[in-house]
Amino acid sequence: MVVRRRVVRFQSFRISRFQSKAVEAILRKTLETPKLAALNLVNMKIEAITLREIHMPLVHFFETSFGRTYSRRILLVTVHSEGVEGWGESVVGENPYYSSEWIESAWPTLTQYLIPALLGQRLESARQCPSLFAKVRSHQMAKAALENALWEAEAVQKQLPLWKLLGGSRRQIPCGVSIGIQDSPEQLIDKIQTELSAGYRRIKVKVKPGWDLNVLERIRSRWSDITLSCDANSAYTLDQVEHLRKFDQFNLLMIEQPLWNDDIYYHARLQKELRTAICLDESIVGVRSAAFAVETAACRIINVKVGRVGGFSEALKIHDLCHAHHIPVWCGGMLETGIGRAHNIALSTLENFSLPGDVSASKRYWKADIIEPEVEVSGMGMIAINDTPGTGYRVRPDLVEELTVRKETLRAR
Ligand code: OSB
Ligand code: MG
Repeated sequence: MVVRRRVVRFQSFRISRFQSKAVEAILRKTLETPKLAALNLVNMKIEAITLREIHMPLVHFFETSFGRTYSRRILLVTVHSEGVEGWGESVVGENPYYSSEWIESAWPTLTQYLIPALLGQRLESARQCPSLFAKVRSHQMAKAALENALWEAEAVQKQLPLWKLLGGSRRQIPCGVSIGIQDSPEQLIDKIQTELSAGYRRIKVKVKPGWDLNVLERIRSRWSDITLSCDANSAYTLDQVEHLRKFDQFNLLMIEQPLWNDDIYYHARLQKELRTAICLDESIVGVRSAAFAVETAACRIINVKVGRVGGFSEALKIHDLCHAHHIPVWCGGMLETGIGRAHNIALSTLENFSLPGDVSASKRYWKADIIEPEVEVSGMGMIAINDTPGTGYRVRPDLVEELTVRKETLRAR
C-alpha cells in the first residue's frame, strides 16, 4: 500500500523511481560525517569567542515585499584559537520577517548553547561544527556565523585561501545585483542603468503585487535582452497562478520564491504551470529540503545562502547534490558587510555556482566597509579571486570597534 502511494506520487511529478533512488543515494552520502582529509590536519583549541553587534546605515534603503531597511544591525562573531582569529557574520535581520530568526534570537542562542558547545574543544576541522551543534534545532543563521568563523580560522592556520579549503576552482566570479522596490518606476530604471553601466551581468528586481508586471514591462521595453530575474520573497499564493503566468512573457532567467517561505509542494505545482524557471530561496534550509525540491521538480535553480542553511558544510552538500542533478546554483546575499561578503565570494568559486550571484561591490551598500581592500567588481562584472591565505580581505579592527554597540566575550575555563 505504502509502495503504491509512493509510485503514484513520483508519477505525478514525472520523476522515475530510478531518478528518485539516485537522489536518495546522494542524500545518504552527503549526510554521512565527512572523513577528515589525512593531510594537513590542524588542531584548533577554541579558547574564546567574541560576539558583537555593530550598526551600519545603508547607502540606499533596501525594500522587499516584506519591508524596507535603512540601517543594519549586524551580528559578528570572532573565534580565538591559538593566536589565530576567524571572523563570521550572521545574516539575521533586524526583524523576524525574511526568516523566523533575527538578531535577538541569534544572540542568546549563541551565548547559551552554540558557543558553550565549542569552547575548550580541540577541533581538527570546521566540518565538525554541525555535529557539535546538532542538539539545537534550526537556528541556522546563528550556527552559520560560528561555523564560518571556524572555517576562516582553519584556512589561516593551514595557510590556505578559504576558497581552496572549500574546494573551489573559479579564479573570478560573475556578479549580479538585487535591486529593491523603489519610490517610483523611474527611480528603478535609473538604478538599473547605473548597475548596467558598472558592468553587472544580471539584474534582479524585487516584485510584489502592484509592483510587478508594470515594472517588468518598463524594464523590457527599455532593455529587451539583458539577463533579468525577479524575486517575490513569498508575496504570492497559488490562487494567483493566472497572474504569475503573465511573467512568462518577459523572458526572465528565473522567478525567485514566488510562494510561501516554507513551501516546496505548491512550488512544484506552480512550476508545472510556468515556462519561467522557479528558483527557491527561503524554502531551502538544508540539503534535505534541496533534495525534496529537486525530487519534486519544485524549482530549476537554487539560491544558496550559507547563512540560511547553517554554514559552509551544509552549503557544500547542497552544491554537490544540485551539481549531480544538473540544477545550477548561485550565491544569494543578505546585505552583508565585507566579512560575510568575503565568505560568499569564497563559496561562489565552486564549480556549480554557474549563475551570477547577488554578490556585489562593498560601495553599493556602505560608505566604508569593515574590510580592506573593499570588495570591488570589474567593468566586466567580475570579482577577481586571490591566493592570500584566509579570505583575502583583512578586517579593520578600529572601525569595527567604533561601530560596536554591544560586545560579549566567552572564554574556555
Ligand atoms: O531574498 O535575496 C533575498 C536581502 C535581504 C533579505 C532577502 C534577500 C535580500 C536580497 C539582497 O535580495 C541581496 C544583496 O545582498 O544584495
Ligand atoms: Mg531571495
